[in-house]
Amino acid sequence: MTDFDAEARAILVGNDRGGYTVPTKGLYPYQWNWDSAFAAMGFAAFDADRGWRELESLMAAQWPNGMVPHIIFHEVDLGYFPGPDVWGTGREPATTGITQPPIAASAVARLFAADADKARLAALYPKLLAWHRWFVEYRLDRGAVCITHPWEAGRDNAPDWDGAMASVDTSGVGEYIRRDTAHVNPEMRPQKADYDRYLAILYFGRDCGWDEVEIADNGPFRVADPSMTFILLRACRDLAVLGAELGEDTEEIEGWIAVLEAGAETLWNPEAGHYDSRDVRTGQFAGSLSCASYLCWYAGLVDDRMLPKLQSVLARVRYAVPSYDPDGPEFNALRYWRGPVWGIVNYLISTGLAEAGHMTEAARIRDDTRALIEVHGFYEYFDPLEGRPAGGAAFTWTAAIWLIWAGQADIGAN
Ligand code: 9WN
Repeated sequence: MTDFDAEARAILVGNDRGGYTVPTKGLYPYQWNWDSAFAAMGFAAFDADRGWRELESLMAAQWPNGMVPHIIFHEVDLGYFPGPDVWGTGREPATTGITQPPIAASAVARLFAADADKARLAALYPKLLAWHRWFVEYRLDRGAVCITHPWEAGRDNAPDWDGAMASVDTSGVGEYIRRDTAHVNPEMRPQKADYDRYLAILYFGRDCGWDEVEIADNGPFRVADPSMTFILLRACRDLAVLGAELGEDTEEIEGWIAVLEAGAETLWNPEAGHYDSRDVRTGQFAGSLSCASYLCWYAGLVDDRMLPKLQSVLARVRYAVPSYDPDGPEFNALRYWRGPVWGIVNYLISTGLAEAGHMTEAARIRDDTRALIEVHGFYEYFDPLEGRPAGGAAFTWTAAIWLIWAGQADIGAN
């Protein structure tokens, strides 16, 4: 075990709040959905039981309709805004009313490979199935997965949403006090215009009682998104394998996979020549080459159309993979999802590339991620041009991907 491995383990243990993990101290004091899935995989590298517990606590917050919320507010902390009172979902424990990328089934697959506990798998399986069914029932547009709020994609202020966000009416938002900019440099965070819209969309959901049909019909924001589509596609493939392990009939899941594969094709922007987000309200592509575009291999698609674009981006940055095209008009090396490198996305992209046999690109992305962490520490994200660390420190998911991938010798061992 290296010193970095030891530090990564210590970060996970230090961010453990007793059965669930916070992403980082201060800035994010609650349990986040996809963060927890990465945390579980990280824990499983040295404590399988703690890995299972992370996912069990996440899935325990599932709503009756199958949705698994994006944040679980276990203990109120005034250092985060918007907190449980703003969301007003009436759930116990309190949660937000939106979801996040469904990494959980893929995390369970990894846990089960490390610790084949069939009883624990059998308890989680129907919950994962219900969550995926919820996506298929409420969130598909031409087979692609839609987000109803930028926070759902986990790529909050990506340029992908700029067009759709521009038409969100913020006149009813009023005054509020952000907390995030008290924890980290405001230059590294979304701007006030973004937060006004985040809140306007939130208020619409709250005011209709988080009614998915009303949100689908009249919500202020609905975008079909490659990251959610590719991640759900991968999660369904992993879930089908888990179902077979339990002797379940997986025909329903196989049907979803076919629908999502067709949906993924609707996100191919022929003019720009890459996978792209599509505003469901207007039918317009965003024209945004983002890190989500490279998740096609992770989704298991046999499709190398993105390879030249990826190679071109790799040649233009010191540290891969920038969350947005470094030569794009909206590029900003430090501002959150408008340029910086995110270790978890790198893990997903590189895993897919390695599985598809693109070892050179997979290794480059892994090596860059490792170098960023070794030189700067376990930060939330990094500048792709100079490597400057950004956001929160001692970050759970950065520690997790170190333990399962970035700090490991074997690139194909994911
Ligand atoms: C809102 C916790 C989360 C991640 C998201 C990331 C950021 C939250 C915020 O932090 O979003 O959900 O307040 O900025 O964008 O991907 O899950 O790490």
